[in-house]
Amino acid sequence: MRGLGELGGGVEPTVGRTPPRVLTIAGTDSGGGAGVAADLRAFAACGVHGCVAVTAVTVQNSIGVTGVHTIPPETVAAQIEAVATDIGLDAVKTGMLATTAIIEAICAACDRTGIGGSGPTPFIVDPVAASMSGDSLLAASALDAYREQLFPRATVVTPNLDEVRLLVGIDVHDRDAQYRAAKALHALGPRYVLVKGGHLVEDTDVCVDLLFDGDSYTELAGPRFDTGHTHGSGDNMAAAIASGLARGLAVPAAVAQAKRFLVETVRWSYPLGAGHGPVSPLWTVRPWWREPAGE
Ligand code: PXL
Repeated sequence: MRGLGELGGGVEPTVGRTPPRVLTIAGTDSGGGAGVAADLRAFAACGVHGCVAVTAVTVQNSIGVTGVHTIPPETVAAQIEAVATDIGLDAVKTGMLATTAIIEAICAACDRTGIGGSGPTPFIVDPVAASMSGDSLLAASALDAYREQLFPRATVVTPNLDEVRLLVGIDVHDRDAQYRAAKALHALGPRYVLVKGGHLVEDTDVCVDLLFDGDSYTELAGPRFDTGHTHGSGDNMAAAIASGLARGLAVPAAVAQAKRFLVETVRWSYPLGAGHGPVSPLWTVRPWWREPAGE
């Protein structure tokens, strides 16, 4: 994390100084709710510069996904290397990765550029498998690539409960199973596991995410909002964790800060179209357009 020592976790952005740099490796959502659009909004709200390696273009609105066009694996790898070798990266996160071939290309590019594994750059893997509307964003055959290639390289993995079921076959309906899932996922090799509790509907008033480092468990509790507009919530969470790590925070502090961020993005979620609206970090924006121009 070159040159970031003095930034710590909380220094304001400074004119003329390069902010922390974070790369998202993810797909696009034409509805602007999830994927790359969500990541870049979250990065801006979290005070970091966002770079992008696109893996797939989805044809999508608030109702669902009607088309997916994947990017050639070598082009995904080339985007990562172009950014890492010039701009430099303080953290990297993944979103929709679509296929095994793309995952393999990403792992090779990460190994060449010091991202994840034994490299210096923190690597947050959000194992995106499906959209909120239930449309698949990952080939079923690519689950092995997550388990065997991405997870061992990851600093933090951030599955929701549907992804937990796909990855380790545990159906989480209570806290006890959430703990067992964290342990099973940690055995696949990541440094930290965050089992997100948003889909644990048995928790009627709270939403508890569980962080596990292989040794100790930390429960992060927040309110549960009665809203269907949570499109892009996982993307925002992982992007905020990556931003905190890029600012120099340790993983537990970055996750705790990201949870606070996410609670507000869900509080500020909004309807859009006829289906699921997005969570939103727009509450962080200062309304500069109301201020007098020309000064
Ligand atoms: O929120 C997960 C996600 C990530 N990336 C893309 C998506 C979605 C959910 O719909 O469309 C491109």
